[in-house]
Amino acid sequence: MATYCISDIHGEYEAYRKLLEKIGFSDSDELYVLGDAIDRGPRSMDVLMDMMMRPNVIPLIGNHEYMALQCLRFLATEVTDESVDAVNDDMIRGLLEWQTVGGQETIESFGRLSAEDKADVLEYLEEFSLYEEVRCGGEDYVLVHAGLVNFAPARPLGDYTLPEMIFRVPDYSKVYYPDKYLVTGHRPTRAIKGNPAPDRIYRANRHIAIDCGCTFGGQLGVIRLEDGEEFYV
Ligand SMILES: [Mn+2]
Repeated sequence: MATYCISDIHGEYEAYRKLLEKIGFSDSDELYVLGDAIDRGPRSMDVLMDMMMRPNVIPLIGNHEYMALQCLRFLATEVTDESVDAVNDDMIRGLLEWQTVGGQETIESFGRLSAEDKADVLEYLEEFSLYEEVRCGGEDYVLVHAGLVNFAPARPLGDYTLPEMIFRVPDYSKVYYPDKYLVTGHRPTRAIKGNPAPDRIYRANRHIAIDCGCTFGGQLGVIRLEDGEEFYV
């Protein structure tokens, strides 16, 4: 059995499936998906439906799932006088904002699902964890989509709020936990200052940054925690 981490799939269903094939992903393995499985790319719902079918895929929430949840809940509601009255400026603003960061395809493919699948997808999105802690090969890992805002070494992970974990990247020049690795996505590694290997997994100062920018013409990368081996499509 092996433990893998991937992030920011962004609707790139084909790359995701190819990568699973490449690592020979099996029922005895585990795959942590560190958020932003959806938006920007062409097949967000296919990615989600595939993840949903696999009990050994453990999803974490990213800012894109967070935005999707706000809007899809509303879009799945039947149009009635009451639901129309419930539309407020915040909802409209959220929807427009989401569309500017790649939500449109997700909205369209969600719209094509049956009512039952819509309900399943919403229920699934609501289950995503905010963070995970994994012990693997004698090492400890903290997994979270973006960073840890207002970080304090002694602050329990359960104490961080959702916005503190999904919107802002960590300071990669700083060690957060001397005895743990912080695994994050959200910021394509090509955008990390001083990174000598853009679009590959970045490791420094007990950070492992795994968003290899597949939606921006980079790669989709996955890391196996047992031995640190990296795989790319
Ligand atoms: Mn993100």
